[in-house]
Amino acid sequence: MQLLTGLIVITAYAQSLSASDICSEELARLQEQEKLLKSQLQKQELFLHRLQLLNQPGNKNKAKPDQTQDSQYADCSQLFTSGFKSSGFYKIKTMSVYCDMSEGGGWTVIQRRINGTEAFNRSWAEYKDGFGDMNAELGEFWLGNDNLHHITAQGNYSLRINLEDFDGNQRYAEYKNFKVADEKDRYRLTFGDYVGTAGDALSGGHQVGVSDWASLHGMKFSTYDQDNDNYEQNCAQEDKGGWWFNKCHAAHLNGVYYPSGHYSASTDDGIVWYTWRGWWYSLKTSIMKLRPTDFKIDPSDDPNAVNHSPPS
Ligand SMILES: [Ca+2]
Repeated sequence: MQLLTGLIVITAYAQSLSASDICSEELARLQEQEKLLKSQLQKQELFLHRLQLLNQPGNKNKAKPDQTQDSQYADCSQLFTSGFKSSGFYKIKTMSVYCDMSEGGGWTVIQRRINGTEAFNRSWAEYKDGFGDMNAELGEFWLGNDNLHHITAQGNYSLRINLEDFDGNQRYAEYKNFKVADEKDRYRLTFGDYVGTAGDALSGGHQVGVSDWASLHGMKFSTYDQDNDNYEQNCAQEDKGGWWFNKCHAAHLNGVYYPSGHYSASTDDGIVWYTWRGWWYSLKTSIMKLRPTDFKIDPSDDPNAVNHSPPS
């Protein structure tokens, strides 16, 4: 409140002075002060909003964003740069998101599978809006295809996929220029170059002849109730989850959660990343998250940076 009052007083004072009354130096100083107060006010409002959300009972099982208050932050990377360094639930633009501030910080999490508590064989409408529990530390969720479109339409984003098997091994895959089109274009997926340790299952480029039917590049989203794939049947129905299927896939992270890895089924319907564990192994953990491709990692936040502190 004090900040807000200060901001109003300074703004009113600056407006009341004509150019002749005030030297440009004083004006610049006031404008600078106004900018600072505005930014402090925004931070306090956001902090307050987070506290309110945390204190709200019955806030679980709701990945659907709270639209009552907008934030000026475009994504979690802007929050991170503005000083919010703890992972958790934040407000960006018109949606609420889980921000992962590890691995260099600034990641907007779009999917989390860790224990099988949420069903991912959901309808078109549910994938459109998002579902699951984004608030809890161990919650599983899908951020929502409309939200994916809104975030990725803002610029160039990298997608990072963190995977873990039931033996505790971890791999990752990162793709530049990850974009999701709007609903009119059936949330069509596009992505760029791959780097990582899990293999490039998204493009199916790992094997000659596979990418024709396994590449998810340019594929539309499908659900059991809306078939937009290239297969004569419905991949989403067979593989029991909404995804960007081709005919059908070499990567499907919204599949059935099998509690022990190896599985047998009539189709490859597990949480599959073919280039790492094949079609008949369903992964324990899948986390998908976005960050602007040109995000600059602060050396002090870089987990790979050399520790220069003197030995004790
Ligand atoms: Ca089909």
